[in-house]
Amino acid sequence: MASLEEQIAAIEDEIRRTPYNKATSGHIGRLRARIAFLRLEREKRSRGKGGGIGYAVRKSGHATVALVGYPSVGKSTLLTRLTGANSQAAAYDFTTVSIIPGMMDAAGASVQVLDMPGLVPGASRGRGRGREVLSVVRSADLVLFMIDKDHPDFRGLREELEDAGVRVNARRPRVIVTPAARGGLTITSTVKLTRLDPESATGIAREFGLHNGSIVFREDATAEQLIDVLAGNRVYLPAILAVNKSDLLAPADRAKIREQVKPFEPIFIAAESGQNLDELVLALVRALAFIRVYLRPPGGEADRVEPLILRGGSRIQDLLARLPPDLGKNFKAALVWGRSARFPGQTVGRDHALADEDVVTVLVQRGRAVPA
Ligand SMILES: Nc1nc2c(ncn2[C@@H]2O[C@H](COP(=O)(O)OP(=O)(O)OP(=O)(O)O)[C@@H](O)[C@H]2O)c(=O)[nH]1
Ligand SMILES: [Mg+2]
Repeated sequence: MASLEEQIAAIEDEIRRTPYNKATSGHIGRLRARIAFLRLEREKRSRGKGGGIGYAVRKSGHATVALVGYPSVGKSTLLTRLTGANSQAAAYDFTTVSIIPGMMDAAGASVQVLDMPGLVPGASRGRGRGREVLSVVRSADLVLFMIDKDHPDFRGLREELEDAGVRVNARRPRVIVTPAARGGLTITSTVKLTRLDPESATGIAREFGLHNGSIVFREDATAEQLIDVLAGNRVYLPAILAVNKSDLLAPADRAKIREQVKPFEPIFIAAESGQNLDELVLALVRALAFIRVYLRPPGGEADRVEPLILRGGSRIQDLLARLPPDLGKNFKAALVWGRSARFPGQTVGRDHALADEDVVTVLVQRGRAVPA
């Protein structure tokens, strides 16, 4: 029996050899699904073997940013500049061999930046330290891509992340999969499907062993998006792109890079001299979309001085995760004032999404109300 790696390579080869048209799209969709399924298997097996020693990084601060780029583009130079952490920089590849964390203040939020070994093509298949690096990226809150004039292959860099199940600047597809024990597979949609027909969707589901249950499309999803939902292990992260060593770039180089990296809007920096780092930090803060939430004890006044800083899109449950654990355990409801509330003092549950400058009172069981 061929190894998982060989099976994946063989199917990739078949996809390359098959011309894409209406008649073959269903078949190609199934092949892609099979690859996604085999990759899941590969991941399960490599987890069983342990490994990843030296790559466990404790997250710290309000958000974690992963620095992703090819060797020698200047990642360590940037980390040292932004955070003062000492990560060795040198004019040869693979200077950095483990993950080096640093902390910086960004508009009042504390942000952890992770410097990592450079990625190489094939990283997601385990080349270099690729797989370990990519597993750390998966746990970050934002990807900071870095390229330079000598390493402009941004598409290749993005593909390594794609293959590791990281989706950048995309949101989770609105496709709901509910397995059942029997009854066959029903496919319904609330919108017109123009990119994927029901037969192809059924074929893809089969590759994941889904024969009974329902798939509901709430958006006009592609085969790739359905595969992502079925695989279930995708992470969706915001990302920005910095082009380093811009001290070496002529205006024509900049224009060419801008064209190559679309739809990303690159930020040109020079990590060594510190040029344009303010703009980079602003972009980071914007992409992380921090919100401030003020806690208010029941019947008291809100603490307007020290907001809790959370990521945009955070829910009550994310707020609870930042408070003493017994509050989460004894949580009964929360009262919310501000932009996320339909009316002042609305009673909400754990799923309620918060907005910037909301005021929140947490109510716990047995009449105990906190924070005091
Ligand atoms: N001209 C110029 N050189 C830079 C700049 N930033 C970094 N460098 C140089 O680029 C080389 C590589 O820098 P590093 O920070 O070690 O790069 P890295 O991405 O961490 O490399 P690896 O750890 O090997 O993946 C060093 O010689 C730096 O001095 C810059 O803004 N301009
Ligand atoms: Mg380095």
